[in-house]
Amino acid sequence: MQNLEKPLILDTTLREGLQTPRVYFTLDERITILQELDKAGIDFIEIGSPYASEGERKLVEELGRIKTRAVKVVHCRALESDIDTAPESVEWVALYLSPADRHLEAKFDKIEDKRGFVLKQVPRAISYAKSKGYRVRYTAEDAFRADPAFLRQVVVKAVEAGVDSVSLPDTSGGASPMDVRKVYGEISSLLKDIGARCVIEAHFHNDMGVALANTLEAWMSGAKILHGTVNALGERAGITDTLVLATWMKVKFGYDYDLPRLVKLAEYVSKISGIEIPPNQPISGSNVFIHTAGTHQKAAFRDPLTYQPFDASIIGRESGFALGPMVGSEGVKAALKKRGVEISTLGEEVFEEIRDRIKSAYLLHGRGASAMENIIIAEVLNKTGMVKITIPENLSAQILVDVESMGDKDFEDFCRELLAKNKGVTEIIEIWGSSFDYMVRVEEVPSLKELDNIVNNFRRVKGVLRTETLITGKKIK
Ligand code: HCA
Ligand code: CU
Repeated sequence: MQNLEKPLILDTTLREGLQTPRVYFTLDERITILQELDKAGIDFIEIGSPYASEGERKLVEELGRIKTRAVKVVHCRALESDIDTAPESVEWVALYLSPADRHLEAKFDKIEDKRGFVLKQVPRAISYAKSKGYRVRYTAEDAFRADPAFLRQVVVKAVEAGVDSVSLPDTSGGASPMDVRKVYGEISSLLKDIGARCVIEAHFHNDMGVALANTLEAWMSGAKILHGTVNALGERAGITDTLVLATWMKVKFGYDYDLPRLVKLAEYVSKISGIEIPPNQPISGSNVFIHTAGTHQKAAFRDPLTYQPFDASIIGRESGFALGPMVGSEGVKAALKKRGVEISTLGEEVFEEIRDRIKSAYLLHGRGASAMENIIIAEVLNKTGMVKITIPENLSAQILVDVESMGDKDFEDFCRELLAKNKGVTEIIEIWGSSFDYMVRVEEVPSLKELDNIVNNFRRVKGVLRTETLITGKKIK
């Protein structure tokens, strides 16, 4: 596996990525993406579909003018008129025409001999683009669902017309790594047999969740140029994530890309595309180097690699520890250190108390306890007398209550009694359209203990199924 030759990574955020529902990039944003990919060491960059409209053509032309080390590609249908929209400044044009009968049936109802048309049009378009001085990719759209014999025939025609590369995309996203090995293996041997100099490109959609695995398998089965997009953008479930692919290359095969730059680009594209990076997204997700369970924390505190495939610094990040319901003392120590607390002067029992109180807070308050972690830390540390942290003097909160049946007399009687006592609980309101039924407003209680008591009282009432507590902040006036 180690002997595989370095692949060339092609990023198509500016073409495939623009086919993500509701995503659009302005010229300035496109320039930033282009330049950052270039600086990160990405080898090929697809800069758009100039045939899509006159406006797009102009944008693509502007991008084409920008000097990059990376090779620029534009995407077109295999039509002479599309090729005419490609700017002179780009080196490559990619021409797509599907050899799959299903596509031909759905797209070309006026043409009788559809396969005959493909066999003629593909070499014609390639020759035309070559005559204009471009290097040319032929994209056999939905290659995996084409009749394999016909796919081979079309590829031979493309080679005869002088094509420089053939892309065998899994356009509809249903291929498995086994399918990839077969199709890429077959076309690789075919190209060898006919002495073709053209390379193979790999483009995989993620509808079934194996785009990256398919891309790696394609590389191992002879592909040279591997496609990805920033944040895996693209039609439907998107395609292989460029950052994840580049990380594989660096971590597993020693091929260099500027990964910290690609991480920053992922954040930038997330902002301008409006598509957030899920916290568990491989490599760029915010949870990816955070250790949570007590046993994990204990080991990862000494050696993060116990629970990570590689050191976070490779991508410019740091390992971290979550507090939360599964926290261990080591996680508490790490959290304190991060907050600038000198932990060597504190006894083990301090960390244990913080750990136990945080765990109980989650049991009692649900997810909302995350906002109480700092208060708990402060309360416990202040007690030691060694550290003094200011805590808000009064706490306000909302308790969401889920009851068996809304309007239940026992529950409402309990509420009235509580309100009459006038101790912290200021309002109880029915809420609709949520999985909770009531919102209890608690104002200015002096400590978390007091809040715990109020919540516990609610939990003991017959018919109360669950509660969740949210600490609230300032009122906007
Ligand atoms: C499409 C085209 C494509 C092309 C891939 C390529 C695909 O949007 O239909 O040129 O390699 O997935 O087939 O993105
Ligand atoms: Cu695609």
